[in-house]
Amino acid sequence: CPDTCRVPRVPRMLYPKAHVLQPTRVDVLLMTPWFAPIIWDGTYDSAILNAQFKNTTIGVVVFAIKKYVVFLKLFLETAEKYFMVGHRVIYYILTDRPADVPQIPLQEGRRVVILQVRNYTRWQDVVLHRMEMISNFSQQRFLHEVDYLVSADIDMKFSDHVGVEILSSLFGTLHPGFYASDRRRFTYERRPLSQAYIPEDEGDFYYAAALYGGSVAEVYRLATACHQATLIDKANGIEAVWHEESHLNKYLLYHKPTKVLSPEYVWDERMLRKPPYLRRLRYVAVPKNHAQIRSR
Ligand code: 2GW
Ligand code: MN
Repeated sequence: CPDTCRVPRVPRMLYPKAHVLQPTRVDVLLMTPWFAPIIWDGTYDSAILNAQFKNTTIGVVVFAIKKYVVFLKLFLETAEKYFMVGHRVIYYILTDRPADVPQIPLQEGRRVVILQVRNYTRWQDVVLHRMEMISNFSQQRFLHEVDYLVSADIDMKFSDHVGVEILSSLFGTLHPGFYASDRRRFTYERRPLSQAYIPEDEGDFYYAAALYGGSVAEVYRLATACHQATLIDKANGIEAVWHEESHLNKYLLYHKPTKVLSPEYVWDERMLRKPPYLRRLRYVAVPKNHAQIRSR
């Protein structure tokens, strides 16, 4: 865990030097006010980062419950092409239908682990209980098996490089629908009765639950806290407006992420027009027939 434990040693490398008076990007914010880098194309050198993160194992947690198993094939195929290429990866597939997990040829050092989980009748419970399952499996296995965890929606595909530049103790992604919005427009939970409540005069960003992660220890803390919050909400007869995304946003407001990913890392080409400062679309929504895929 290069950025959490100690400064990694790198070998002799040849690369263009950075110019202090010639910033590589002047069109977007590169740093949060608490000095966490915001990751955009043109801001990092993969050769240096790959050397720093040599011998890192990355765990990917995806849920494929009920009909969502149909998304596994494209997700895995595109991840093999673009996600953490050259690094050790374990895909943790949490599913109620292990027999429906497709066999995809994997590059060396990469494997699939299928974890059977229960399904819930209500889809809201399917998405909410992801936090409980991530918390439980973190203690059971992730802590002993990988250095970093990346939690990802499954109804997405990789369409460009996503590498170790995203890794940090705790990272979140700017939601593609809200990165330019005023905080009052963020779809945070606004009812004070909910544990996910964020008042109108607070908030840094609106983070997407479709991609977040960090060291296993930090993701474990996040998932446990979000799960506890949903239990309290349930006891109070309230469910946060955007489910675990609301709780994630509350958590990241008071536990500032150490890296923030630009909307390059979560995009929806059907919903949004690509602005010129978005040079790459790395992880994009797969169009889905909501009525068909979400029915039982
Ligand atoms: C979800 C909603 C309605 C019906 C079914 C499901 C469902 C979700 C399911 O039947 N099976 C399943 O495995 N899932 C998992 O939950 C799957 O991994 C999926 O990617 C994830 C989130 O559901 P999704 O992708 O349909 O929701 P989105 O694309 O609207 O995503 C945002 O909002 C969600 C909460 O409402 C989550 O916060 C999600 O992380 C957000 O990106
Ligand atoms: Mn999704």
